[in-house]
This record gives sequence, C-alpha cells and structure tokens, in this order.
Amino acid sequence: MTESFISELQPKRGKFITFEGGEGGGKSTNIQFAKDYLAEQGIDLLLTREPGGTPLAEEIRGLLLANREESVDEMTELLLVFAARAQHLNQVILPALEKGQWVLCDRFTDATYAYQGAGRGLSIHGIQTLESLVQRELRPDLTLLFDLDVNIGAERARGRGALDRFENQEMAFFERVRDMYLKRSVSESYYRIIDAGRSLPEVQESVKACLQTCLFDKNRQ
Ligand code: Z5A
Repeated sequence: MTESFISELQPKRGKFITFEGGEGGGKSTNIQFAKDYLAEQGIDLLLTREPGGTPLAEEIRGLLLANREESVDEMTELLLVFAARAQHLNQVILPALEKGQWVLCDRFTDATYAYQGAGRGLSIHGIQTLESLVQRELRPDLTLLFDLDVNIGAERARGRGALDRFENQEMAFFERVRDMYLKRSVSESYYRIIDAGRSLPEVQESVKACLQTCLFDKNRQ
C-alpha cells in the first residue's frame, strides 16, 4: 500500500472549536445550539468544558471554583488550571480529534490568558510557556468570543443563584478579562467575535455563520 493511500484511509483530524467570553456571555447556551446544528449537518462531535472534562479534571474544577477562607495563591490557581488541562487534553480532546471527531469546548487556554493573565496579573510569558509545555502545537481551529458589557453579563449570570470564587470578583477584574479577550481577538487569527448583547436568535445566526466556514473548509479538504 502506498503512503498516500494509507493516509487517505486515516480519518481526517477533527476541528477544535472553543467558546469563550466573560461570565453570562452565553457560551453554555450557544455551545448546545452549536452541537445541535453541527449534529444536523452529520458531524460526529464531542462537547466538553474547562476546567473539567474528565473525572479528575472535574475534581480540580471543584477545587478552583470553591469559595474558601484560605486565600488562593495566583500561581496555585494557574498550575491547577493547567493540571486539569493536561488531563483533559490527553484523555479526551486529542484522542477525539485523532478519531476525526470535532471537539466543542466551553473555555480553553484563552480563558487562562484572560482570567489568570489579565484578571490576576500573572506573567503572559509564563502562561505561554505552560501552553507550549502542555499543548505543544495544539491551538483552536476556531474560537467564538461572546463579547458582552460586563455589567449585563453579571446581571445575566447572577440570576442563577450562589456565586463561585470567580463570580465573586470585583467588576474591574471582569473589565480586565474582557479587554484581554478583545486584545487576543486581534492577535490570534482563530478568533471570531460574536456581539452577545443582541437577542438570542440574532446571536445564534452569527454562531451558525461562523460554523458554516468550518463546514466549508471540511468539505474542501
Ligand atoms: N477559568 C479560569 O479562570 N481559567 C481558565 O483557564 C478556565 C476557566 C478554563 C468557570 O467557567 C470559571 O473558570 C470561570 C473562569 C474560570 N469563571 N467565571 N466567571 P464557566 O465557563 O463554567 O463559568 P462562567 O464563565 O461563569 O460561565 P457562565 O456564567 O455560565 O456564562 P455563559 O456560559 O457564558 O452564559 P450562559 O449560562 O449561557 O448564559 C447566562 C444566562 O444568560 C442564562 O440565563 C441564559 O439563558 C442567558 N442568556 C444567554 N444568551 C442570552 C441573550 N443573547 N440574551 C439574553 N439572555 C441570554
């Protein structure tokens, strides 16, 4: 068998699509919409989230989100985020992509740049180093950034009840998070900004349009 024939028999790597934004932007609502839309188009996919996505990584998520009396050191927080990510990536995301499944992930490393980098003020260079160590060359094929005024986001998110350790931050923290996402949307070519301040049907039309470009790329391969 020739090498080119063998490579034609192997499944094409799936697309890696991440959903990002500040709190209450509509990631969780729209990832479900994207899942249903892509499934209707015949895409075999996996929906997952960060921090989390495996039993161990979900335990780390619990550690990260819990309100506690002891103050959590920023570096501890960063390393926990990447510990969960290494587990999730190697146990779930990479095997699915290699099988040809598309992976839809509610938050990924862009959230680390926004929350631990801009929010907590940790070194961006340090985050880049951990990103290279844990992910090697893997980056999203597409990131949908649900961009929203932080006060509207907080109102939407706070309608849901008790606040976790991140949701309890002051508004200036969320402004820094939003600014970092917007900055990265300029420097990273895989970003698409979705104006999340519109009605849900309007937002979902934009989500669909972004996904269609991925479907178009797939059909051209
Ligand atoms: N974190 C971190 O620090 N570093 C990292 O590297 C990673 C994460 C990966 C948990 O994330 C925390 O982890 C997160 C950062 C940190 N903390 N914060 N803040 P999460 O994604 O699980 O939690 P979240 O950011 O708090 O997500 P969220 O508040 O659930 O937001 P959302 O998923 O974007 O929103 P939603 O649940 O889809 O919508 C919120 C409400 O708004 C809901 O009632 C909807 O029905 C409503 N909604 C949605 N869209 C609309 C529109 N268009 N109009 C009106 N109402 C709407």
